[in-house]
Amino acid sequence: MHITALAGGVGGARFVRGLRHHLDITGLAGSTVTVVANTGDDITLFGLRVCPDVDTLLYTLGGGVHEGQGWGRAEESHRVQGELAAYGAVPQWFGLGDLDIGTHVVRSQWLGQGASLSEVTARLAARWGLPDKHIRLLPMTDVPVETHVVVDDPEGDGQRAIHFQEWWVRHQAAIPAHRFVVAGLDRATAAPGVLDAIRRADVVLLPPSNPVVSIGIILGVPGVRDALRGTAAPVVGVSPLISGRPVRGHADACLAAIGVEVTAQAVGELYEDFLDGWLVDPVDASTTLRRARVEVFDGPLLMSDVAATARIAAHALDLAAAVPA
Ligand code: FO1
Repeated sequence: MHITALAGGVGGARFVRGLRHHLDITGLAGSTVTVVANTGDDITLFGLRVCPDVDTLLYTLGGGVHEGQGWGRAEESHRVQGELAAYGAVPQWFGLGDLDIGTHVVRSQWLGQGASLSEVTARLAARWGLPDKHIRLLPMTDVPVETHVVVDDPEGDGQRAIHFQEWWVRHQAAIPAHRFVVAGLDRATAAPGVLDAIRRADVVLLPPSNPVVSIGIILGVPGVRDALRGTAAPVVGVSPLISGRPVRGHADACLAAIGVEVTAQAVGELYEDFLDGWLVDPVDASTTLRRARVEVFDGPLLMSDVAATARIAAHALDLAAAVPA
């Protein structure tokens, strides 16, 4: 079976890890999983290209992620960051671990030598053993794009755009976002293999990633939404909200910024032009109309560990199988 998943950072990575576990323990080990990763979070720091969602997927699926944080490396140290601070290098609000910097250095070197982001990502994925796990990791586009957030200008009475990471990390999404602007997205083309991975999949899954700044950005890549509408594959999503709240991260602040209600129903409606199934937590069953083919998960929709996530992924696949062809 060929499964394609659109994924952002922590939630998407954890879901794909559970999906892969489910496939491996149920005789579907030969199934392939193609992950289309959000690159709108990418940022250049200290001359290095950092791709947070791609790296979160690499580390989580490759077994090197800092499990408590959900991003960055396990057994990390921050000696380089300390030196940067000693030199007064800015910014200091984005935590860069020594091992993580290794990824950014080699990615920046290969990009500088003319390799595409897809090619670089494939090399990084090979080191993390993803091909042996039948996982293909594709950036959504090879064109550099960066999500920015329009906020009130503290120094004046106007507005200004700050990089998504500054809003997300430095401000913890606590200053109101007026809107999101993705620099470069209008010039972006889907990376090689992305549209085919959607069109030719047996199943397309939307993990419980941030619907605005992760999934929403991938949907903004020209051609992606049309491919989702046109694919013969059932498209099934998993709600990122439980009882009106994100399990982690700031999806509530993001939804508020675009004027969308912070409910499982409202998020499902964001996808309803291509969605065939929508898996929600039991607490949201009563408030989720049957517009998108809604299924209530038979337990908490909480990815508390790999086994729990595998059960959620299994249910999403069952929902996909039940979608009339
Ligand atoms: N998130 C934080 O809250 N604080 C950080 O200092 C931080 C550093 C960081 C470094 C590398 C990386 O790949 C991710 C990092 N993240 C950090 C998470 C990141 O901001 C988010 O995972 C995504 O960009 C949003 O999904």
